[in-house]
Amino acid sequence: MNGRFVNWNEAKVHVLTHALHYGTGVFEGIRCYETKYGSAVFRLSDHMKRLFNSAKVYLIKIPYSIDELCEAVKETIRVNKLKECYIRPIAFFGYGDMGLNPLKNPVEVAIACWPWGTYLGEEGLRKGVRCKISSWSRIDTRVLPPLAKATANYANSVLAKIEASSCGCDEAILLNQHGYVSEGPGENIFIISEGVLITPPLSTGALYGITRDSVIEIAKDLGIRFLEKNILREDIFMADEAFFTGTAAEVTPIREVDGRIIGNGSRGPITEKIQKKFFDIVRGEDEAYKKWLEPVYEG
Ligand code: PPE
Repeated sequence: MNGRFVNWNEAKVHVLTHALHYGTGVFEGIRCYETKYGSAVFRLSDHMKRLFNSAKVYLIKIPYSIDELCEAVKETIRVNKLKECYIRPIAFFGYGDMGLNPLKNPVEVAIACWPWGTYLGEEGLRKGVRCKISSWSRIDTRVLPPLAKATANYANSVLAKIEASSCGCDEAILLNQHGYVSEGPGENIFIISEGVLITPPLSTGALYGITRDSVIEIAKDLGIRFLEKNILREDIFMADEAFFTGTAAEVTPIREVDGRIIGNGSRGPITEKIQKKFFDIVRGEDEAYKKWLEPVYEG
């Protein structure tokens, strides 16, 4: 935290922290996996680049380099002696002046890591999750910049998540203000129709997901046709398969949306192929993708 290690229970901020009141923080979610080469962080540098891009949008000047923060992530895993974990770097406007302009406030930077199992449950990974189309629209770029992974955006995600959960569903799917499918509250979304893999463009308000990007590359490799195009909610209802991607969610099949069974009502065959390849890659079982694994314990 701000350049030094602090004990979990002492990782505190002032109650008048700017980001707590006004959502002026940017963050990342990253996973470290145990691989046959030892623990490795999946696409660490790409996540850090995205953090710096998000910070740029909010004029948050991070007082470290990308390389320094990548090294700090690995060191945080090492001091905690973790083999597999989730990693949460965050940069935010701290305690200083109250009022909306944060530019004179100090920028605080912290990295936390902890073991985090499956995001939508083990059964979700195997059989798929049940979703609700949210009554909340995905934030629009004229309201809040969706490409910046800012804490403020997650008020939108939290409302959608609470609504889906209180309706007895596992996850929400958000449409944008034009009615096109955007993404989940913490995941990108894909459908498979007639053998073609389809995901909405980022212009729908979806985050530039690193798992999304990985899955697009995996599909190319597996010879699966891929299209980035606008989809409607009924395209999901009529799809043969659907799934979410995300660092936390990994590759999670979608088996039901608003009471409509998707495809065979379980994990579809193409989803399974992509999911298997993804888990092989993150676990270091696929030589061709070693470039995405950044080792934590060298030597
Ligand atoms: N969209 C949103 C809104 C999102 O939050 C995430 C990640 C993604 C897409 C997928 O991006 P990527 O992880 O780069 O593939 N959501 C993070 C936070 C989840 C949370 O509950 O906290 C994550 O998965 O780490």
